[in-house]
Amino acid sequence: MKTIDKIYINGEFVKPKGNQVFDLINPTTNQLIGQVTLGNKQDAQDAIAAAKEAFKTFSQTTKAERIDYLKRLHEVVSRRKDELIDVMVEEYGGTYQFSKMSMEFTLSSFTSAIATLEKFDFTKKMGFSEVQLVPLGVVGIIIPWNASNGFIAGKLATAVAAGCTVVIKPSEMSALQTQIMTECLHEAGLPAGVFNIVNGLGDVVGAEISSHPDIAKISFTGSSNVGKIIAREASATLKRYTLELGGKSPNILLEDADFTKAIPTAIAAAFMNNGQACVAGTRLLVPESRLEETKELIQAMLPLFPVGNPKEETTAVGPMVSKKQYERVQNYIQLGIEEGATLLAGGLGHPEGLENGNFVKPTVFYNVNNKMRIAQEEIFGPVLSIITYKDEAEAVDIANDTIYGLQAYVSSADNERARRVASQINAGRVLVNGLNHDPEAPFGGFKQSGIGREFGVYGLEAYLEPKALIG
Ligand code: TXE
Repeated sequence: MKTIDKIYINGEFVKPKGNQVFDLINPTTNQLIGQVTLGNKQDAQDAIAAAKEAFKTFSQTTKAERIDYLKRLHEVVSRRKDELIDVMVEEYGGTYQFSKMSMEFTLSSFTSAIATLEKFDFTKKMGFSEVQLVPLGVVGIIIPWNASNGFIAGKLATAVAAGCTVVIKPSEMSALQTQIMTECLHEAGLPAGVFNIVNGLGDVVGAEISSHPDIAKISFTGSSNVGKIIAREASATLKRYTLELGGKSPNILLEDADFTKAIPTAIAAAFMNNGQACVAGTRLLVPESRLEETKELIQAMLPLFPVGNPKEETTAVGPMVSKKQYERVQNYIQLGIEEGATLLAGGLGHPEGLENGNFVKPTVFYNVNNKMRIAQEEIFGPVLSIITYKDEAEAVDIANDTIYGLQAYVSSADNERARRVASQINAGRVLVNGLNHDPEAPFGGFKQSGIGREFGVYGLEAYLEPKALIG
């Protein structure tokens, strides 16, 4: 049983002024594993004041100094990566396989920020002016539980690269990961006040950060609903914001694709992070003529993606983060049945022998129409919908017929053809023939998947303000 009773403000672990205690529950067993004391509005204000003060000097640091800090951050987080992986498994049921891969993404946030910074020019000549790109100020970082240490690393690395200071409000459900990350960041020796971390509830600490006049920008990852609330709050003082929100990613298999490769990739894309990923490929678009083959291949390959204890190295699908999330996914499976979709695999209830945790049966529906709610709404669980199309043009129309536009996937035997189709899809990232990752490529959504981009040059520019010196 772990007790977290400190938050981190101005370079020190301090007792929060808030006193509400939140229980941390292991989703594999539903047993209590820890308790975290939550901060309140005053704690958020103290953290913002510390970050505001630290900005005066941190904004003046050189690029070389900030590269040095990023190297140190990379080093200290690398040293504790095994501990972080264990905590991801315990705290939110991330599978060992996924947590290990996700940790590599976490570390690549620091190395890619260094690579971007090394190439980046903070002054440009335009006309007869000198345009300086200067750090925005104090950034409020509000993040969810589903890849919490990765979100802390990605957003903090960019802020440090830009010369901004931050106040981080993580999800209360990921307090154990947050604690280790905070210890790492403390050890890295960033100047006091450059980063501050306040555990707390969204409508208390989160709301204070998104409405506080001394916050220059919000960087948020989470649900589209909360993203819209934050945008409204932020607009009162014209804060900048980057919002990385939900998704309903299409995965188009063109009729010339090698389905023996594309189907396992499609299952992995749908069930990654137990289906709790904004980029999960939840709509599988296949030609009508290849539906039967698709069904057969999915049934044959599903056993390669076993559901079970996330600690086991072979487990591909772990539990839902909470009982609430389990219920939410069950409701969507019930809805799919009521809407007239047909179950190919999975269905309601717990998988056999896994009744104690928040485990969902990995579920695949066919006979899905893209207008159904299961094809339109983000379920955030291991539920895949197969949708058929007549020709390439219809596949593109279906892919784009969504309020979201975060990520998409396209497979074809002909890479050029896949890229041509990819160019017609309204999404911030399209993965062509595989689950490729590039930490320097921009990440973010079209439409209601968000505003702005993270990572690489676009990510860095979102923490900077252009300022022209004329004459
Ligand atoms: O996300 P929230 P939650 C979706 C997913 C999931 C649902 C709820 O469908 O089932 O959202 O998950 C803080 N002002 N996604 O509750 O509510 C909150 O405390 C300021 C998709 O985790 O969006 C947390 O720190 N902040 C998504 C963060 O916002 C507020 C990832 C995210 O919480 C706030 C996660 C407020 N009024 C969930 N209310 C993705 N696409 O990756 C809450 N927060």
